[in-house]
Amino acid sequence: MSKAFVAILMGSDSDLPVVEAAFDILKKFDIRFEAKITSAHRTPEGTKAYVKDAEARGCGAFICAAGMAAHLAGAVSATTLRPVIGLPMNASMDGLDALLSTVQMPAGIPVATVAIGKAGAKNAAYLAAQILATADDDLFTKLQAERADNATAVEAKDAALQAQLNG
Ligand code: RP5
Repeated sequence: MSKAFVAILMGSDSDLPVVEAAFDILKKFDIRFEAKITSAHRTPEGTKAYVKDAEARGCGAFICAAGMAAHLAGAVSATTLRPVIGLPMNASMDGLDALLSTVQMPAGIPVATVAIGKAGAKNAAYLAAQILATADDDLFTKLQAERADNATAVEAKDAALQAQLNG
C-alpha cells in the first residue's frame, strides 16, 4: 500500500459514474485514496477546508472532477502546492465548457488537465500514480510492469490481425 494518498474531489454526485473509473485504477495499484463531493461554487468554504486538511495529512496529488463552468480544479490549485489534476465532466456542451474552464488557468496556478470522460478519469489516476511514484520505487515498478503488459497485449492483437489477413 502506498504511503501518500490521492484525494479525489468531484463537484456533484452526478459526476460519480465517470469518476469511478479513476477509483478502479488507483485500487489496481494499491494506492490509498479518498473521494469527496464538494463544489467550488456550492460549498467553497468546505472545499478549501478539506484541501488544507488533506494536504496536512499527506495528500500527494488531487484529482478534481467538475462539469459546466468547472472551477473546482482551479480553486483547489489556488489552495495547495500539491499537484492538481483537472478532470472535465460532460455535464453540458459535450464537456467543452468544462475542458476550457479547467485547462485555461492563469500562470502560476497550474492544473494538469486530462481528457473529458472515462478515458480522462483513468488518465487522472495514472498521472496521480506517476506523481506518487517519484517517491515510491515499488509503485514505479508496478507502473513499468503495466506499461510492458499493455505493449504485449497490443502486439498480440496485431499478431492476431496479421494471422487473419495472411491466412
Ligand atoms: C458541476 O456542475 C458538477 O461538477 C457537475 O458536473 C455539474 C452539474 O452538477 P449537478 O447539477 O448535476 O449537481 O459543478
